[in-house]
Amino acid sequence: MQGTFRFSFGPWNIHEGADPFGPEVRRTIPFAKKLESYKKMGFDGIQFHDDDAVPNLRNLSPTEIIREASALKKVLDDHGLTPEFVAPRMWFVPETIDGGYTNNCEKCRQYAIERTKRTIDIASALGTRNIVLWLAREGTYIREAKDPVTATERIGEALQIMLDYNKDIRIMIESKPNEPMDHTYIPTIGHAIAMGLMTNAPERVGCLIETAHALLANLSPSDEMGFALAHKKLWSVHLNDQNGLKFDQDLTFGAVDPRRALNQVRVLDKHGFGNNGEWVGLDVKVMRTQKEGVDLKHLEYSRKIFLKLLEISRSLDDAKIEQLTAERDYEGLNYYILNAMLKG
Ligand code: XLS
Ligand code: MG
Repeated sequence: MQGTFRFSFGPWNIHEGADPFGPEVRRTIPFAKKLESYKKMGFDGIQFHDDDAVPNLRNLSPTEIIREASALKKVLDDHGLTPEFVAPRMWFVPETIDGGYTNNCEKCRQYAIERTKRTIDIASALGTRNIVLWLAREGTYIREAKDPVTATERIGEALQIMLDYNKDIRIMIESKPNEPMDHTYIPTIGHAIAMGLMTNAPERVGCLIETAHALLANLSPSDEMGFALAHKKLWSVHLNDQNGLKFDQDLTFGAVDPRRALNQVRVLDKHGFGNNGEWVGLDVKVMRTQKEGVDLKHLEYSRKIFLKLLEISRSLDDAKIEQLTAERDYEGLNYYILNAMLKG
């Protein structure tokens, strides 16, 4: 059953190019200007961190936060943009230096819970029930600093508090094995799906798969997607690419391995991804070398590459694939796919 594909990205994908080794190389594009670029490039959905939606949330009351988010909702409506999810940015502030939900300091854990409740309030005001949890600092630099059983239980308890706080939301855990931590708890999709079993509402706990995060775990992104689809838990994706086991590169989709990208497109399409409203999300960074004026191309090209690969996938002769598979002529199958791609 073919998929239905709508595209989204977060405003952090349009950025000034600073990296750990050098400053910004491009001027900041104001949020209002970023919003104007979405539809022009074929994107109908927008992703948020909580402080993308309400920048000064730290200094606002819960009521003021909801008011600001409600005002943003009107702006999104004017641009014809649908909010896909809201994610708590649980890695920037002093309270989360040692993590959020697994922090060794109880006050900091409470901060993480309260901040997540505000994220949920923002999501409700924007009109999305999707909460993404990238558990950035839920880990430890030395194993003795946190007990892995306690840490896992604390994440489970945090999920339960979220699900109790708002009966409508659903949580999409975005697993990642490392960075900024050298080992992060809940490193793969299997771990993410299992976390739902620690709550009394596992039907409201699913996952978001990022290509690069699967690759950093040395796993096949399309197989991770297949696993989550089989469990009916793949509720979003962050497509990008990654050139080996190193820092998270968030490269343009297909930039390193177009065959691997084809496999992701194919598994999504063959299993009807998007038919229940799921979005094809991107999480891509533009190269620091891009000059102003060509610093949105990574988004435009990632979407175009997805659509080109979708065309190739749908042009493949399934009967031929079945025949080569039945004959166990996998070299023939390999050549057939590669030839279709090289012609593509
Ligand atoms: C970072 C994550 C982040 C989340 C959103 O590696 O991919 O971008 O997707 O907070
Ligand atoms: Mg991501």
